[in-house]
Amino acid sequence: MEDSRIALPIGTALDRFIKRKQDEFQYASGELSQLLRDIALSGKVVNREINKAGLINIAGPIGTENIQGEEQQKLDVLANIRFTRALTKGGEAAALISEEDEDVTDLNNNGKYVIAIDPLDGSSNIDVNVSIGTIFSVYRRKSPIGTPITKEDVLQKGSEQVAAGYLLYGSSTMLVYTTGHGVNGFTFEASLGEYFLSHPDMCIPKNGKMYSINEGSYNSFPQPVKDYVEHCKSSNLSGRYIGSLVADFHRNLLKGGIYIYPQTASSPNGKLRLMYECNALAFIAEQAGGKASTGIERILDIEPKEYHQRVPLFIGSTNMVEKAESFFKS
Ligand code: AHM
Ligand code: MG
Repeated sequence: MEDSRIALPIGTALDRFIKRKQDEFQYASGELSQLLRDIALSGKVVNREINKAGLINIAGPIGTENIQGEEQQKLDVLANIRFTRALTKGGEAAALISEEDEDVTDLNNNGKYVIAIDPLDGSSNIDVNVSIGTIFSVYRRKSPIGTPITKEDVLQKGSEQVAAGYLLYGSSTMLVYTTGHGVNGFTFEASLGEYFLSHPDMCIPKNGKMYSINEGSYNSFPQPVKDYVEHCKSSNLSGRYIGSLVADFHRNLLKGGIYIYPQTASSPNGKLRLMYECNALAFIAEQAGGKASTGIERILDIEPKEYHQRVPLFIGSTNMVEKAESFFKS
């Protein structure tokens, strides 16, 4: 069947794009659109703060640890405050869980949505001017509007996401998101203070020439992962590992490739968090024609048990992820 959706041209402003997309859905109330605008706006504020990090005293550790015992950076905490504040003011979100907070933050009982967010991913790169990102997932709450948020509202499978995206603070700042109808990328034009459509209908190549994994931990990888890494080497693939998930994922999305964070001795369940990092990127990967799994199981099918749950992640070009999975089967 022919797709009746209107393709919007490169250069379309984000606000206009969101409005036009909303008009395509007869019963859309506009709340999800407003939520996306709130996130995009907070992204501008965080972007501004990251850009001046070297000039004022906001880079570096703050002297505290998050719930997972990881050192918090000043910008981690600042980004968390910015996103929480914008979502509180917006009113569309009932609650938020964040990599930086121990528990759920209640926002507005009358809100329809629940947000999971990693406000600033790749924190160890903040001080050294390497790309970092924000990752977010949006779920529709299950309990009736106006009642207190329940654990079931928050602990939903990735397949229940209604939207997901990331902001990449890199050589240019980008917002990439999906509402389940393909993936679109917007570049932030700082002098105009606006995001413009730069990457319409993003599709990840089925194969790629790059693999991204922290090979320093090779000795503690499970045997199937070691086998896959050897396969990549013997296939003359290039190793590319920034150590900033959003940046590694974004490059692979554009050029084709696989990103892997497996189980290791220091992270027996993998390092990355299902609710804050893996689900959002898995939704985007699938919407772009790619794949995401734990090596064994589809990421979006995992029933979450706790907010800060970690899982191994294999994500990117379909053929590469399937090849990696084949080593677990054999
Ligand atoms: P963070 O959320 O604490 O920043 O950790 C996630 C980051 C990813 O961006 C990155 O891919 C990975 O951790 C790098 O970890 P490692 O240094 O162990 O390779
Ligand atoms: Mg993170």
